Amino acid sequence: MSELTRIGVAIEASLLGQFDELIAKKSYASRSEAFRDLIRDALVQEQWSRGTGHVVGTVTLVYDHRVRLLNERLTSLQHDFHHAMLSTLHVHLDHDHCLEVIVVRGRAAQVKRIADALISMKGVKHGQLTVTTAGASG
Ligand code: NI
Repeated sequence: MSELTRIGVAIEASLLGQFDELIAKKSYASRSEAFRDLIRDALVQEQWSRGTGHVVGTVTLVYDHRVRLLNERLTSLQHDFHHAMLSTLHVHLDHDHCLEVIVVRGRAAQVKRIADALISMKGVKHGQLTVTTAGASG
């Protein structure tokens, strides 16, 4: 870890009280760690909104594998972007449904495009993209 810099933050007592309740619920050991995570999250979101930063994301899909050609389409799309695909986890949820978690890495705009293409496929019942930082900074 790099050297820490101490800063002072002025904040209303009521707002701080609510923040303390929130971080207790989330099991943070200290306010400092909670503040650092808020800042990191804001930076990831900003990087994400500019579309230029390098991000890692997970695309979670729940789909009905009986939908015609869906498996082929999902696989084909992942091969089209094979440089961005890091790993896939597949779970057979029940007789008809599959859960897939695909780890994607690349520029934010590309990761978003890939996720949108996967999630919007016919037969995908639910899809969610979660983005995080590639970890090079922060
Ligand atoms: Ni399956």
